[in-house]
Amino acid sequence: MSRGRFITLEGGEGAGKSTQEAMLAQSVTDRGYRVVRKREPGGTPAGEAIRHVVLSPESDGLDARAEALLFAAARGEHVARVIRPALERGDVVIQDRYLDSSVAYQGAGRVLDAGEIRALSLWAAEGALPDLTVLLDLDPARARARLDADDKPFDRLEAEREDFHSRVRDAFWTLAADEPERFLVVDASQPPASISAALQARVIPLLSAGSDDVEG
Ligand code: Z5A
Repeated sequence: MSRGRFITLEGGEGAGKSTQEAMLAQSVTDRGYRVVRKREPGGTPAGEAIRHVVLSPESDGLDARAEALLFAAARGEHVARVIRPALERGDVVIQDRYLDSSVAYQGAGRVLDAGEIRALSLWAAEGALPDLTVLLDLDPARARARLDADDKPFDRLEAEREDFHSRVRDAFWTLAADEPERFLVVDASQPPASISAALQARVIPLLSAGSDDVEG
């Protein structure tokens, strides 16, 4: 698909994805690479509109399959309009959440078929998979304590019960075990600088390696 590199960050709420995305983007930029920073759902006008629908408490009770389709629709639009063109330009795309979030949240969280959810996203994204996915693993109770300290209102998925977030964490573990070559699993209870060092140790060599195509 590309000459660029596609790096995603995954994990439960409050695991530190946004924090690490910013630190990684800075270190990659400092090395002279052109970085495109993205998040899902979102990244296009239609994607941001879908983000509002899926995360807003106004959508309370949204059907699980409708929710899965909306995340996949936002992803399809994002890949087609933003990610694929950036990778074709040779940019480094660093993104907060991607299709593994759908498998974990809509598959395990909402108890839909994980294989179908993955296939739906791959269809929407025409097969685009990251070169590297960083899984920031953190006990949901500890993550919740971080978010409580932030004192920001919870979105519709963050407001789900503890068992929902435990299923999500287990699903991320399963995904990482199934594709060990794509995933880097990091203990997210460490200080931010230690986590960032682990990410850089894996990412920087990947950037200078030969330009293998991203699947898709
Ligand atoms: N979702 C889905 O269901 N299906 C999908 O396909 C996709 C998404 C793509 C998107 O929310 C929601 O959509 C998400 C999954 C669902 N909902 N949930 N749950 P989002 O992207 O807006 O929010 P989030 O992913 O849940 O992220 P977050 O809550 O903003 O957390 P974070 O980005 O992982 O963490 P952070 O903002 O970097 O840090 C949180 C706090 O912890 C903050 O005060 C930091 O200063 C602190 N922090 C960060 N790192 C550390 C360390 N290492 N030690 C101590 N404190 C730290």
